[in-house]
Amino acid sequence: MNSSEREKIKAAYKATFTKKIEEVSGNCLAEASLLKQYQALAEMVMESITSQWAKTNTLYNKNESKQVYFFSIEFLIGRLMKSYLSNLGVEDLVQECSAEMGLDYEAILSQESDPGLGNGGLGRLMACYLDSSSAMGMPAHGNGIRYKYGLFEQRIINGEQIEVADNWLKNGYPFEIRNPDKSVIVKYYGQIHSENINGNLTFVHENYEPIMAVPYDVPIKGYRNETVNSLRLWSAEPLEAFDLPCFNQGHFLNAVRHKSEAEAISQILYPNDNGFDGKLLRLKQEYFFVCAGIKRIVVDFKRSNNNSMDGFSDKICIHINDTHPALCGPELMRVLMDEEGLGWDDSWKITVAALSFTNHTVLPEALEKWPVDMMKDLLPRIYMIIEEINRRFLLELDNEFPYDLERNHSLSIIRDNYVHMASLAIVSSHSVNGVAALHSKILREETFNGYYQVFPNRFYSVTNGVSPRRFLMNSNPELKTLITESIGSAWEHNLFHLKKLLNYISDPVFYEKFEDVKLANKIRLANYMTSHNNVNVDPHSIFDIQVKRIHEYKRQLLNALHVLYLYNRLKENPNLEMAPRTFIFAGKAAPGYYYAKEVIKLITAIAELVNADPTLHDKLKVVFLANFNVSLAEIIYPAANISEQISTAGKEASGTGNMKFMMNGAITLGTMDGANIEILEAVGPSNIVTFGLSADEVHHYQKYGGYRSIDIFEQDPRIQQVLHQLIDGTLGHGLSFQAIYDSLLLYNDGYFVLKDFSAYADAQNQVDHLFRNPTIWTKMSISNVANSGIFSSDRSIADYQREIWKII
Ligand code: B1N
Repeated sequence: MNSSEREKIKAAYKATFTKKIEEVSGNCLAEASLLKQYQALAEMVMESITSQWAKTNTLYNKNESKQVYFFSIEFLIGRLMKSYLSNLGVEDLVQECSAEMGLDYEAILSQESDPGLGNGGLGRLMACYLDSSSAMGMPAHGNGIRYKYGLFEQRIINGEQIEVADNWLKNGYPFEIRNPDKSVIVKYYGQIHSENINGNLTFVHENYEPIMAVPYDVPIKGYRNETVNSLRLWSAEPLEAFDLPCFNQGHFLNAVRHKSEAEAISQILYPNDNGFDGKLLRLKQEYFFVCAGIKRIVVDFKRSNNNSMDGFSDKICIHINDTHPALCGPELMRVLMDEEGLGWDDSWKITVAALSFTNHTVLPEALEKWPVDMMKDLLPRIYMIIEEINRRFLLELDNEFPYDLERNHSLSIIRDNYVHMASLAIVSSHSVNGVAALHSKILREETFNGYYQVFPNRFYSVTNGVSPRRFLMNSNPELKTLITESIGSAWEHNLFHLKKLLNYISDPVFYEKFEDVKLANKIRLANYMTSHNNVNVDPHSIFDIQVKRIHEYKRQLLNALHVLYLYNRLKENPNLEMAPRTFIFAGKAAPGYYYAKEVIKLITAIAELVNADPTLHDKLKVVFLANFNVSLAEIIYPAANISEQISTAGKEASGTGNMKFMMNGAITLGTMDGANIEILEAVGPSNIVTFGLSADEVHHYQKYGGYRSIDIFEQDPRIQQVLHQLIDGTLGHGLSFQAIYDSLLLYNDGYFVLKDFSAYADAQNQVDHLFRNPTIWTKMSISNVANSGIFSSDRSIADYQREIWKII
């Protein structure tokens, strides 16, 4: 495009934007608020996407290519405006025009609320997978719930987490289209009876409670291509807003109660990450989006397939993201048999061929099991089908392993009066996969070993990945520019090309620019910390960052105890030689997770102690950033020097923050857990710092005992001092962290914090030495970026296509 053409386009953009402002606000541009400016821009974006969206849908409706549907109870999409602009290839233009019109581009973008429709990695993974599918021109869609309130907003008040409702829809949401014409009725409760209709046994559901599922579709625009896939989020509504007979009798409150009970289903996201709390409303949610989603898929498929279900599983993949949508199995069976009139065997073949299942955790407390009575009462027909799936599965087992009662019991989907959702998902899918090599191995050898023996060919592994567009190009534009200047732009479409950066690893010019980019990103984060936490930090200090949900197994406690130890060392020897450090934490705790909330309190107490102490000469700073979400993450990752990935080995299925840090040049300080192991393989041992027990060692201690935390305590004066400080008032008058203290000593340190402490402290020492040699450090950092190609979610999607969905 020559410059006069560009000027024309810019003039047209400015005119359209000005007109749009009038349309959305009734004001002229000079008087329009930032919110109206954002809304005007959002409308323009939607207008340029929707025709491509319609074209993509028309193409898909021909049923020529296989469609993938991700069923997930969470989609943590984050803000979308920047992605849309960049994917459309108009971001520079909009930025330039905004500046010329005297508008604040970044401020306009920050008007967008950050949809918190997920807790952490599991929901964010789905968003990355949608982003990658569209970027690769692959037909894949999301199917989930449009929660009215997303994950709570976290405030820190007096050092403690306070939860505030996340009303993300309060100003409306411009990137969704409500499609009431595609609503589905979901049936709960009631009774099932069988009738003989024309010689066929037919099941009739009576006295059920109907709820309307209304879809809202969000376009997922591919990067610089023509593909626009859909994220379909279902909202629950009453069939009629008022229960009229009730209303007429004057019982107004009862009449509206009906409405709010229906709406309750999509009201709120359960705030547990890696946890299961077994609430009835959650089971309603799970069936809600499964039932609505499956129905739409079947209706759309038949419409373009001469009203027939033939070839369904050749054209449709239903991907179950963890067990929350595991009712997809029995629900698809129900639709095929009760609504489409197929027999059991045909229905079962289709179901198993269509379904695939990804497991995301081995933590026993997160594995879903629903009481039989609850399931039977709420979903009577579904429960019947689960019983029959189980009966037939156990029969097959009995054939293969006669009289093996123990095996039969332990693999039964229904056992000890619970429906075990992972068992249901495995039995009704053709593939089961873990999310990193180690995790998949643990699934095969431990968690699902019984099923692995029965279905050895059903088990796969696909290592997670993250969107390089969101987590590198859009959140670290300075690095993006530097990379493209150096190696050209091919990497934007194939992240493996980042390897070419290795040619620059000893180039002092590149080197300096690379360091400048990191420093600029650190200054940006430092400014954020000044304004949000009122703490000034040295941007030249090591930014050592742990951001993720607060959980015992993720061991923020190990990090915090080490900070306290470092503080003690500095107090003892103020001249201690060390690179100045800024320890940065962020993450939410589940509101009901007492222990995790205590850890937040501990970190903020340590921050108070450390940041106020002038004798440390600014060598040590500690910051807890409130309300970690996707938008904050985008500021944090580019600014990191150290990526803390210190989970107890064997517990973190994969981790994805580790990949986002690496892509931005942070050095991983990690245990041999999850995808950290694959990061080590990708960068080589000299570009990562690892420490601690292996998963095998942890497993061994857990199975056979032999670890006594008190022994470590008694041998290690550093630990004695730090643990005493938890309860002796050092951390604030009247502040005592007795529960944490007890967990480590009285309850024998279930996550091996004390066991790994010494190795962690050594590893931290190593980090200090490495950082004090800038040449080595920058080389390590460049190597991390250069070798991060494998952690693109484009690679993960390619793996799923090839291995799981068998799309060539
Ligand atoms: O899924 C991520 C992994 O990278 C993480 O290692 C893993 O911890 C995370 C119940 C979960 N596993 N399980 C959950 C979330 C919500 C919930 O209600 C479980 N999250 C993970 C992506 O694979």
